[in-house]
Amino acid sequence: MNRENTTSVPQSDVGLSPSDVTEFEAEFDARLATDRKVEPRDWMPEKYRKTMIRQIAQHAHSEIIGQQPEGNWISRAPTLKRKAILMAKVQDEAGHGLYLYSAAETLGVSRDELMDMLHTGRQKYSSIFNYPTLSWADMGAVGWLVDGAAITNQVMLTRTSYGPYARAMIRICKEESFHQRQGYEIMLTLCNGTEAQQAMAQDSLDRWWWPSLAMFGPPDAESTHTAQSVAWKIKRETNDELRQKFVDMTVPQAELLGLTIPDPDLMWDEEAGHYRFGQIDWDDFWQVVKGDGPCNRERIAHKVKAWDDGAWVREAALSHAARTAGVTSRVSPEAKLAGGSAA
Ligand code: FAQ
Repeated sequence: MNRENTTSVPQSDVGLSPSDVTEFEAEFDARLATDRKVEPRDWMPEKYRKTMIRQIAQHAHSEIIGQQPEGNWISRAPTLKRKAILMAKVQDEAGHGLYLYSAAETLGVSRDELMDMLHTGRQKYSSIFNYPTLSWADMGAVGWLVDGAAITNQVMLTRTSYGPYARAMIRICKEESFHQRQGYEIMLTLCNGTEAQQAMAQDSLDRWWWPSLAMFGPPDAESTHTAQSVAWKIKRETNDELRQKFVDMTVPQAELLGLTIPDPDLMWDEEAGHYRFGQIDWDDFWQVVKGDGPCNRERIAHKVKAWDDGAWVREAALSHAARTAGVTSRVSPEAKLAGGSAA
């Protein structure tokens, strides 16, 4: 059996004999057992490849769509400094989307296919970005809670088994950590402000708390992919474990702000060393995931419009690249060194 993969696309079990698959599978399992990363040119089970494409694409789409709720406030930021910070944050999210699309492409799917799947609803993005940002305090709550939830989930992904995804997450986590702090700092400023500003911060927490908890995905008992993804070391912690970690971390932060978490069942369980919290509205979550949240249609329509409006840029870039490639091939190395142009 030839183990060397000389193509640029990943190996999978498509087209291999059953005995080859068994041997490759044993190697793949050994790789996971010894915590070595799976790299694009390594053999991987077709289901692993599909799961990775699904998760990385969903993650990338979330970063891209996630620019919209905050982009909404760039022109209305209260000071020039806040505006500059918010613009930089939104640009960071675009960058995260691009690293992640590149990571997904190493699995043999093209950027155009990924865009098409997002635009036609065949791939998802995070439920959280289907809620509206109604006040400036929402910029604080999104940074504090949404980036806070994102980073809780993403720190474990720096140890995920697929190499390109794990490496992308290292830089993304550093940036998300800054985002979380800038959000918390907005909340802190409002909470140290007037009564009206404090009320604005509380209202924002009231609206973002539950959707942020739901963002971690369905309870483990109802999660379609968790068991297999944990076995493949894609997920290093489960949805419920991460949600609990987030609650334990965030409740004291809310106390420091003087804000009340909108959950009458929230209580500290001394014996367990964790906060106990109330029921998440899973009907609302599934409604949003299935496309029927407050902003789903608006978010996708805006994204499709931006994609269509940008068609001329993509065409111009491709045409320029083709022309430059032609020019380069006609210029001799000597002429290039002498600063010459094409004949
Ligand atoms: N929204 O079996 P599981 C950010 C779906 S980045 C929508 O538990 P899994 C940065 C799931 O796809 C935020 N759908 O799934 C930022 C599956 O559907 P399927 C994004 C959800 O994959 C901040 C079904 O439910 N982060 O915020 C959601 O094992 C501020 C069953 O669920 C990532 O994507 C949801 N919340 O675990 C940007 C991190 N949850 O395929 C701008 C990477 C679940 O069966 C501003 N992703 N579903 O039809 C992950 O870690 C995982 O994919 C989970 C879900 C944990 C999200």
